[in-house]
Amino acid sequence: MQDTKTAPVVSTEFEKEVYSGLTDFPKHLSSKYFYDKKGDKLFQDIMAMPTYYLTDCEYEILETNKKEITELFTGFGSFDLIELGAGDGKKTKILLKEFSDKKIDFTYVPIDISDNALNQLHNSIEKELPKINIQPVQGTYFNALKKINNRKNRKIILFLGSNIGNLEHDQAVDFMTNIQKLMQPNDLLFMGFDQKKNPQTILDAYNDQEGVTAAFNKNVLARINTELNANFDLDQFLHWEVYNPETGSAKSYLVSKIEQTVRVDRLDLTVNFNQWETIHTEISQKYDDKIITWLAEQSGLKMMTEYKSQEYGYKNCVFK
Ligand code: AVJ
Repeated sequence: MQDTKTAPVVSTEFEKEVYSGLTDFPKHLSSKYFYDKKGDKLFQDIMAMPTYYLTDCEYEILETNKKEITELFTGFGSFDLIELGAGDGKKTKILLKEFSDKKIDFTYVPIDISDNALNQLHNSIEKELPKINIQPVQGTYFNALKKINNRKNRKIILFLGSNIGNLEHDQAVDFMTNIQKLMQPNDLLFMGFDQKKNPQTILDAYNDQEGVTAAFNKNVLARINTELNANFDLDQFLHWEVYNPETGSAKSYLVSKIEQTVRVDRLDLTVNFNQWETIHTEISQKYDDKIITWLAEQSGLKMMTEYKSQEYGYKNCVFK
């Protein structure tokens, strides 16, 4: 008799990645799946916490240097301001407001994986800065890059918040190389890099006492539960952060507190966890000048200028 058991229909990117991540050893899940409606809100809460210094640093840099940045961006007339991973656009609004006040001719093209975040951003810009021409695009960085490719205007590409830190160095080089290939001679890339610093400061930023970061990390499991019909017990996993001051990589894990079995119905998958087995969920890379120079060199980008925060180590670099 024929085996009538049908193979699970593994179709979406999310399903494929969850399947491969949970059947791999050691297990892993991608941090890009933190960001659904609940995850967006949790990340906003993280950005509002004093321990998460990155947001304050970049805010300060943009506020302090907005005049000079405006001059740098507007030297060649009208442009598209393309923001990769725009989120709630809170920091970008400093620049948007400045451009709007100065009646600068540009189109804001925020790109984000989260539809929800983009809609909120769109609404808030229409309300707060109604004169701005905005064209949001939903998608992953990879799809976003393809979409940028269609645009003929001069491009200023923003990649803020040290979002680059979610990529391993080789992925970061690939990504920056792809951006470089899309850039015309007058285009600019404006990027935020969180720098190496006192390891304790970094651990505190990713390990808040209120447990917001823990909830953010566990949100990937919550999403798998609702979207893929699974039964992860979030209380049976521990949020764990490690920082290696030598390599500069901060890594987040979910650690299984007990031996347990989890069922992911949508994938027809049973996942076994040994006690203290890990799921690696996120890398938040910290940089030193040597690594930034190396990344730029590898990607064929030339550093034009940089802006540093006063207190904590954080900088924005401008490449062409
Ligand atoms: C949005 C990727 C820059 O890695 O610092 C915050 C996300 N993760 N707390 C980061 C995050 C845990 C954040 N990025």
